[in-house]
Amino acid sequence: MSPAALTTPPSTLITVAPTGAESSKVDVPALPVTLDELVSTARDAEAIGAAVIHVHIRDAEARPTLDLGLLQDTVAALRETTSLVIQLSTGGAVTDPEQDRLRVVEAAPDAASCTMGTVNFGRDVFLNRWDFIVELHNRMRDAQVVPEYEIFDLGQLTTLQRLLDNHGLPYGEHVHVDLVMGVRGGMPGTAHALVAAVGVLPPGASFAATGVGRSSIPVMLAALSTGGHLRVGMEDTLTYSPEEPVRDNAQLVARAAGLAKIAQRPPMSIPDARSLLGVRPPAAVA
Ligand code: KMH
Ligand code: ZN
Repeated sequence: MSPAALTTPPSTLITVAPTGAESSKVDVPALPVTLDELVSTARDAEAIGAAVIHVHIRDAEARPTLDLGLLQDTVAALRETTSLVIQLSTGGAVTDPEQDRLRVVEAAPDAASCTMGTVNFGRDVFLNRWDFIVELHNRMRDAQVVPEYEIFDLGQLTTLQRLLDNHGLPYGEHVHVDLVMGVRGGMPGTAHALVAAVGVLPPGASFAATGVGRSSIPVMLAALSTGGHLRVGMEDTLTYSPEEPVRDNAQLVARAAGLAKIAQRPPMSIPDARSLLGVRPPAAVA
């Protein structure tokens, strides 16, 4: 085969998920929970190769919150200090009411998560009823917010296809999925499970993958070798290697960027990420 026949492999979209809703600051002192800590984390992640930030915020006592005013302040601060695509979590914590989760889109992020079904979440239940999913999908389109469809188990991809068939494409008209693997109650964080999920993605969809805990590295390697993108961060991973706690989010982003370079799929630029996902150009954002 001549070199000209080879196609250039796509670059890798790296999302940093720095905080989540499950870990406490007391247990994990390096977790960014204040706005200053979040902004500093975002700037570091951007410098190392992240293009998207998946945001959960905390209140003054470092408890998870979906307070709309705080979310608006967070979006404003991240826009001022970084060029990252700002993706707010609508999953929140397992205890958050549906109405609060729906209102997240009113904080005017570029993007937001949208989970495709209910899943056991350790000893808890992460509830995502069909009617809630439809309402969130529609509100996001009305608000010009790009969804990242979060998939915790294989059947949730069937739900995604049904959503698209019955309610149409999202804002931006591109479907982007994040496979969240290795949650206790969801699909395992293995290469075999990832390949099965990739086989039933909606046509034309792009995907990222996240391996929770010890599944972080196998999922990253499987995603890179199947053309997928990466999400990493302390929302999902608190141990860098057996017995070694994660130092900070930058350490995880650096590892992802390094593996992406080794795979000859270097980190995607932020303009390319905006174009792939179909988010509004920065100038169009109020
Ligand atoms: N914290 C989990 C219950 C999302 O951000 O949309 C849900 C979650 C998914 O993290
Ligand atoms: Zn999340």
